[in-house]
Amino acid sequence: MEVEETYIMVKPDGIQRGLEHYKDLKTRPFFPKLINYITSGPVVCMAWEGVGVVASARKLIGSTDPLQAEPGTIRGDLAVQTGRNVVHGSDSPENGKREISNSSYALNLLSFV
Ligand code: YYY
Ligand code: MG
Repeated sequence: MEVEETYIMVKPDGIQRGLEHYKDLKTRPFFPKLINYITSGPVVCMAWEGVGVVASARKLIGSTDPLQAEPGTIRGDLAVQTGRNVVHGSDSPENGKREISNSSYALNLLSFV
């Protein structure tokens, strides 16, 4: 088989459907800014499965406010402000399932089981 090149693009509906993702925060004052930001460009998303993986992923990510996030966490090392805190991680197993099923992308579970 020949070596080929393929062009992959996340199309507008793929980004727009991200609106469903933060519906639990709809009444919060920062919601409009959050939606502007989260729909401003493409994202890279993954679905992880494993025992206690919701909590362990949150630990790796760090606190919402980068100033509170521990050094060694993604937000602690790489983020500067709450509204630009680099990564998302589901906050509960229920929200994890909902967010994965709302995703516009076909996600294979990356399994740690
Ligand atoms: O789960 P996590 O991302 O750590 O925080 P959430 O309270 O779910 O808020 C989601 C998202 O909203 C947060 O990552 C940044 C943004 N945000 C904000 O811009 N200002 C706040 N005061 C709180 C959250
Ligand atoms: Mg959250």
